[in-house]
Amino acid sequence: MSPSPTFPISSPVHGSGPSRSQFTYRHLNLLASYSTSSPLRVVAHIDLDAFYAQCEMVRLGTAEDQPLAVQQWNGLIAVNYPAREFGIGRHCTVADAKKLCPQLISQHVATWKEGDEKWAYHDDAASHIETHKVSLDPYRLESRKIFSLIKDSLPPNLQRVEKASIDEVFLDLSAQVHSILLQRFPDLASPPPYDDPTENLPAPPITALDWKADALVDLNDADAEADDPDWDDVAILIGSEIVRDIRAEIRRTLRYTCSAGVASNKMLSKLGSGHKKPNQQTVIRNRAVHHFLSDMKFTKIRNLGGKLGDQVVSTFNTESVRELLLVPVEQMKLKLGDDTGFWLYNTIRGIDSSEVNSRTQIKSMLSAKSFRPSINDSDQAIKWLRIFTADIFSRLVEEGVLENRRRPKTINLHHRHDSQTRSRSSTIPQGKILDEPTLFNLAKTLLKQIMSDGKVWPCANLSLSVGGFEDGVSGNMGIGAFLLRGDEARSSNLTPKEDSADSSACEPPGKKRRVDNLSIQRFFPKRETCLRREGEVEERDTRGEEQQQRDDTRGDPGSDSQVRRAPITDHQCPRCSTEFENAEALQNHLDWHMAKDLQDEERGKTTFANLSAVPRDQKRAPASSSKKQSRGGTRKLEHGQSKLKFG
Ligand code: DCP
Ligand code: MG
Repeated sequence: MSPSPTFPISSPVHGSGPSRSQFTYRHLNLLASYSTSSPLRVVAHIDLDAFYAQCEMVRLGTAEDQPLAVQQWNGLIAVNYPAREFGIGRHCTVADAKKLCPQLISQHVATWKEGDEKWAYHDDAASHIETHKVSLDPYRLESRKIFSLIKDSLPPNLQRVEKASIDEVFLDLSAQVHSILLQRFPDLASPPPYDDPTENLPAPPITALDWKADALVDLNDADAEADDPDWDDVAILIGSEIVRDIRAEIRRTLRYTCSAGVASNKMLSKLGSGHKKPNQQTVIRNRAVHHFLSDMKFTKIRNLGGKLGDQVVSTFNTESVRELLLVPVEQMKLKLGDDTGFWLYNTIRGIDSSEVNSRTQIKSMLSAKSFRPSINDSDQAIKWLRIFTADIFSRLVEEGVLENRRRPKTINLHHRHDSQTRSRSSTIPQGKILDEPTLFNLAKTLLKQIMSDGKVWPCANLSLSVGGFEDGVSGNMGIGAFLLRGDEARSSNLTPKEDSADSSACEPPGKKRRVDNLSIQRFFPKRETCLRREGEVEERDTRGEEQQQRDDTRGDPGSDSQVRRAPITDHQCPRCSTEFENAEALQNHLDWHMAKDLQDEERGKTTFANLSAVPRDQKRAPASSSKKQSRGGTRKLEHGQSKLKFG
């Protein structure tokens, strides 16, 4: 059922009699089945605070109030909250940050060093951008631990958890909340009067709810606060208790703080988690949605921060939700196309019926490097291919490739020379356990094929990816069974949604189809128009990479080869050429560029584009991890790191 284009039902409603809820038995039943059309739905979004910075704080054992930032080359990619109090943000260079806070610990991310066998924390990484490649493995490992803990905290048969990026998850708590509601209020389990599910529920036997330390979004109307709670308030309170317990467990067991939003859908819960940070949770009750959104700039809403948001601002000449609420749906459809107009109309009313998708299996893996200066021969390229294959293979091992639980079917190499991108793909031979030398040899073969196409040096970017993951077999099943399972897995990948009825009704239209030429897709520029800014670092927005790992690879490239200027995907960032597998990932990334530009403009700081001009000898504080490694000697393996063999 499509949601009606109004605000979600606000509780309580009068008129059904003083002892009846505005909600019906049907609404309650829908809650048990995760239906996106239940007005009692409860969705939470949990986002780690200053995630990479917290990973480093935990790893290094620093004091909680010690300002710390995570450095990538000469820029910062994560800043903890004590450091933010000094005005330090991602827009700062390391040198600027140190001026603001001399006691700042600026920890460089781990890197793979050209020719090395494993990633490590290198003291001198910042001055070796040409020979090092960033490794996000330390953060991926912590992310996995947190994700597992969240899943373990929830009842196995009543959980729906979607990993949205390296440090955020959505939880659809509806079924669990339903079960708790029935335990706490056994009357709700009685059949409806006259066996009619459209009968209203009895009103909750409570007149006030204890929100503990939650940040409650204010209501517009003081009277509304005085109204008794209805079941949607009770449901969201139960959801909030669940989230509070999860956050406490993450803190107790793994020492990380996170923030959360609890609301009736994904869009609102995500706005909630960012509303008050760090270490807080915000509840947006249905009755508060109108007030919460009306005061907001719509450009803060997911998918409206980038070009689409700009387009809406210039079309309707406002940034305010309050003013946009006055625009009729027909006018929005006329100006933006049917899909986008309808989506926008619903979104600013807090309506979002997108599902929490618990599919968490990785669909592709990418390892890439932009070269500055460019590399000039195959020996150099092969050294990088060795790192890429080691990087990818270590992730494959975690996916269970050695036990044949999951394995990729295709390998792709992209190569950029001037503005020309060449790519080659091949099928990974099946039938035997995939090992690293096989992967490395395949990558070298692809490079040879690309080199035979003509002038390929100097090369500015190489990226290796594997995709088309299939479930393998274990035990004594034969290869035939394995292939059959693979086909099944592939066909099931084509229809990942568990419930197609209304699952994507409120997703941005670009994610669904491309029939509408005024759809959200047109805001995403094609590769031909792409210009890379000098000195920008492709690896910087790591959320894109994480996203890319989770998403499906497109099509089955088989063993085709292409020399082209056309886009590798339709979702390449026009600013830094990072590629994304879907519109949403790209949009998030564009939002980040825009936010950074605004910050840069406002503060007149050095932009990342100018970072290459920052002298190499700009020193950062000695990394606190230095005691963990000896230069040139055998390095101790970092926690969670395994030594890799090379072919
Ligand atoms: N990240 C990055 N580049 C960006 C944005 C993020 O490398 N442009 C990385 C570093 C972050 C992590 O992703 O620690 C998570 O991103 P968030 O946007 O959630 O930011 P933080 O977790 O650092 O801070 P917050 O407390 O605001 O969530
Ligand atoms: Mg975060």
